[in-house]
Amino acid sequence: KSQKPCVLWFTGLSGSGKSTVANAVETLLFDNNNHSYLLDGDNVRHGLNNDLTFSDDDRVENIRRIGEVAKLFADSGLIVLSAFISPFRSDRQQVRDLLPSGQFIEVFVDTPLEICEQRDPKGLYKKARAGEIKNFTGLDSPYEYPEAPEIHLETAQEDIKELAQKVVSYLKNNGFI
Ligand code: GGZ
Repeated sequence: KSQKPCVLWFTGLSGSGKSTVANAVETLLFDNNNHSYLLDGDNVRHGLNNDLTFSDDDRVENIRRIGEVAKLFADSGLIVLSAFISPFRSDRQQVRDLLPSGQFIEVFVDTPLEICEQRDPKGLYKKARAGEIKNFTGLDSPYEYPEAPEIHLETAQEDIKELAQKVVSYLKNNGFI
């Protein structure tokens, strides 16, 4: 089945739903006979990047390496999904510039901090508020929201299935699948 490689770059706060939406998109792509690969905390932060912390410098390096890996996978013809906070605009721009023109698709998983904190699926916001985790994104570490993302998803407004469908529609409308 023919497809054009690209990198769906999900960005958003901890608990915003990046991984959940990315997983739902993967399922839809699989059902459509497309070949994709999902990079996320589970397979990158725990492996290739297990030497990195959450300091600003290490986040920059985290995203730089993930960008390089995404490029390799895209070179091999895959639709790559990447789900990291990637809080800095300049880092996301660097990945965009690394890839062939048009391949980088920024997907802003736009969930207000208050909602992420209410969801708190791993109890991390609670720990951060208690001072047990330092440099937590949205609290004492910055998140620079995308100013012109290719795809804007509001998880408080639509359910996961609709959001995933929106991403797949973008790929269809732009000739990637
Ligand atoms: C933000 C942190 C932190 C700090 C641990 N700040 O909700 P999660 O658990 O599963 O997603 C968060 C993940 C963020 O890793 P990324 O590689 O995506 O971050 S970045 O792109 O900024 O490098 C959270 C957990 O790791 N986590 N400490 N201080 N999130």
